[in-house]
Amino acid sequence: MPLLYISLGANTGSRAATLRQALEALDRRLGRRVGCSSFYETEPVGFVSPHKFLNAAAAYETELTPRQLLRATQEVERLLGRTSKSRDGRYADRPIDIDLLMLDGVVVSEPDLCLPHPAMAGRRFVLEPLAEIAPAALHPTEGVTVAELLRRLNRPRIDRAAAPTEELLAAVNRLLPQLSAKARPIDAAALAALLARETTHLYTVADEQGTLCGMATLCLCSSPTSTKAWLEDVVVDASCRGRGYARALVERATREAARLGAAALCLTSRPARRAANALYVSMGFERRDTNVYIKTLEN
Ligand code: PH2
Ligand code: MG
Ligand code: MG
Repeated sequence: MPLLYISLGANTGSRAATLRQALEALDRRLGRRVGCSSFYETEPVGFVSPHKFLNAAAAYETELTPRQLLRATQEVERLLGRTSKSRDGRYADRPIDIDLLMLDGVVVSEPDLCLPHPAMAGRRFVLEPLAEIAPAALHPTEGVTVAELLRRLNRPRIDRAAAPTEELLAAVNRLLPQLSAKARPIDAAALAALLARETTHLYTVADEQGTLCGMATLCLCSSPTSTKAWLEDVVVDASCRGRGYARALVERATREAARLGAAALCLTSRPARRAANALYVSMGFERRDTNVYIKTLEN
């Protein structure tokens, strides 16, 4: 029997009661309900409203066609007080929204009816409840499981900085003091010159709101014996530690160093930085039995 996944959302009225009524009404129309997630309270995404959502996902065995399913879910939406549809992606508060997510491997693309749901892969409020009931369900066009889609969404965003934007400059100067009390602020011209170097890659990590909150710098250096890469200035804002951001930065730098032909990736870290040292060891960095010498130069 074909398996249907749906998403439910409500952000006005008695949200939990409405979701329960919607599920009962759907039970009478769609087929046998074989799964239902808990209710997740979520911030409105894509529009501004003081009213939070309750979101859920459910699974049905159904023999209805996609068109019949759409008609049935829209009927239940109307039954529970939904009066208007969103237009051109402009969303509004609603007592109930029921979206068809996936129907086995069915792919439909019509103006008013799409399967799988075109936005589901990027929506945490859809994937979290769905992953609770169907982590192994395969997304027909992405070709990966729901659990993998959620992992991708949760993965920190690492970018190589390309331009000395105000945002980047501000972030770098927020982070530098956390790296070293002696670090001086960098100005826009110096940052631009740094980014222009082919052998220097500055990577940033953004938090869930998109704020830059960590960085690492990869420097390539070649000699007659080898090309090595050095990882410098790895730092994550104190308010964002413990989220795997530093690991993601180092992973990205490691991948790029390998891609650029470096034979090894080197770094130094003070022993007092216990968490950082443990991270590097866990990522396969080996502590070298060698002396690091530094001669400070007057500049
Ligand atoms: N539905 C939308 C737009 N934004 N945000 C949350 N948190 N939950 C939703 O169900 C939702 C949304 C469009 O249908
Ligand atoms: Mg929707
Ligand atoms: Mg809808």
